[in-house]
Amino acid sequence: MTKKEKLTVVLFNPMPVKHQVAIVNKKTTSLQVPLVNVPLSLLAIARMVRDDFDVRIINAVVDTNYEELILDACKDALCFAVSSMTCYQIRNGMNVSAAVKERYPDMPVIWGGYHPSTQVEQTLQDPNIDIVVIGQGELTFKEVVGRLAKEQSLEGAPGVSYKDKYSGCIITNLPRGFTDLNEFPPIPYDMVDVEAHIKGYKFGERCLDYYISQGCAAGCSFCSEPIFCGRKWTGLEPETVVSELEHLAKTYNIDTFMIRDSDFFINGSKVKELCNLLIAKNLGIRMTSVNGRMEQLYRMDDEVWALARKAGVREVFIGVESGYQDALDAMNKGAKVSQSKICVEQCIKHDIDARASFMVGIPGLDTGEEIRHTFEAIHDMISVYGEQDHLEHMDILLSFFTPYPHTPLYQTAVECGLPPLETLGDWGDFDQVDFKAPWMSQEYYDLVIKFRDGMPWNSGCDFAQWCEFYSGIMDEFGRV
Ligand code: B12
Ligand code: SF4
Repeated sequence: MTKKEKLTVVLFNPMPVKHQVAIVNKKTTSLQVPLVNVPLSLLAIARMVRDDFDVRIINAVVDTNYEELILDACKDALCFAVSSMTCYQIRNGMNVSAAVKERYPDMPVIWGGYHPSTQVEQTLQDPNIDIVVIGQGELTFKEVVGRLAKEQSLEGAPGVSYKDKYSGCIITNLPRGFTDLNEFPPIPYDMVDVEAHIKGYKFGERCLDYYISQGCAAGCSFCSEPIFCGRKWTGLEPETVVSELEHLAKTYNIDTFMIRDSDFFINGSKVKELCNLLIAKNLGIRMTSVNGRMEQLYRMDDEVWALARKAGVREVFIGVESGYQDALDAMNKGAKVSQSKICVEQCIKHDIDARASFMVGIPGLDTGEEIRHTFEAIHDMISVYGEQDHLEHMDILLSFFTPYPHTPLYQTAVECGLPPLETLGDWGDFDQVDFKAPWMSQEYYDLVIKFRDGMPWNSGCDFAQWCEFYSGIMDEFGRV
């Protein structure tokens, strides 16, 4: 069949935030959070249907006239599909789905990704959404699109929830488990304008998003991942990763890969195998933002750290989360506050930069104690680097606890005064950026923002200035 004869499938990645704000790391000049990201979610499902359908991918982050492009692409299309996390993507996706339905009332609208997967019924209660693909999307999406093309019902298709055409009732089929990533074709980067998605980041000018695994074995009680993946994990074989990285590096002249896994270091022997293969290949590439759980990195052998560095790992992303043990316990982190010190020592020893995330505002705790301990932990970490004049080798993302659907801490948050979020629109309009919980006083909230703005990579200050600032803010904290 020629491209023209194929039915069209339109895929959309909405805007994650309402207004893009570029926050520059003043110690390294790269962005704290890159604004442009490869729509890996859409590419992952597109690879399963590209042979049989004419797939159009529209990414709101790079296609500024996305609504016009979508309405145009949807003319005579088989279906319109949206990916969404729990953030502004919901509102943006809802608005565009409504516009599509208005113009093409019979067009099936499919949603997938973390939000719809963890909040299925509410998503389908939206009048403009017909089908939700729950969890890993590859096989389910292929089946849904195949059935739509043959005008077959979705009855019994695993991993699908849908509105019955006649009764309007929501029908949820049995779940579909995680399939081994090695069974899928490679991520088809050629389906997007790769050049538009390459970014500068810390160690290189040409950084591209890539992922090696899907899922996470941990069960943190604030996070959507355990609900999404059921604590399952699947990863590509090391040989596959090396050949894909080589291909991407050569084809697109990539010097750095931003690794988008949730649980990269889960399997020590696979990590070693991958590192040894990368070292043997000597591709000259770097890997950044490599996600490591604190309790894993704390236990990781020196040998693996050294191999990782030699293989090109230049930065690890550590979910330290808190300096307050009660908070780590409430988060079900399975980690100890003291472990972060060892992780940092290992990073320094092996010349791997540390990017640590912290959050405050966990419901049901003494918020003052939580903030104080967390400020102290952050100061300790800054001091280790500051005393060696190495502030550019670390950074910290400090955020506020944000509730996610069906997580245990969402329930605690509601018990602590969070008004329940009862519709898809409620989640779409809920401000995820710097969420101010009802149990967090305005004074504490303002102080956290001030502390964050004063951190060296946000303010540009040197270590001596930081120490002075820190002492002042702790005095202020004592007066609240
Ligand atoms: C890259 C990334 C981003 C990028 C943007 C990605 C994008 N889509 O544009 C950026 C940096 C902008 C981002 C932002 C945020 N992110 Co983010 N992000 C990720 C990360 C690291 C990788 C996502 C990815 O590409 N994975 C690879 C693809 C292949 O997997 P996938 O997205 O799950 O897609 C599969 C399925 O979900 C499904 N699927 C997905 N979409 C669709 C669509 C259809 C139609 C179908 C059928 C199937 C389907 O099929 C795919 C293949 O199996 C994940 C963690 C992770 N490892 O996944 C977190 C993650 C998705 N982010 C998360 C969060 C919370 C956020 C923020 C909301 C955090 C915040 N409060 O600031 C922000 C958004 C607001 C903001 N401040 O920007 C959470 C999601 C939780 C949730 N309930 O939504 C995750 C899981 C991290 C975590 N463990 O907490 N993020
Ligand atoms: S380790 Fe990270 S991805 Fe895994 S459950 Fe905890 S916060 Fe989520």
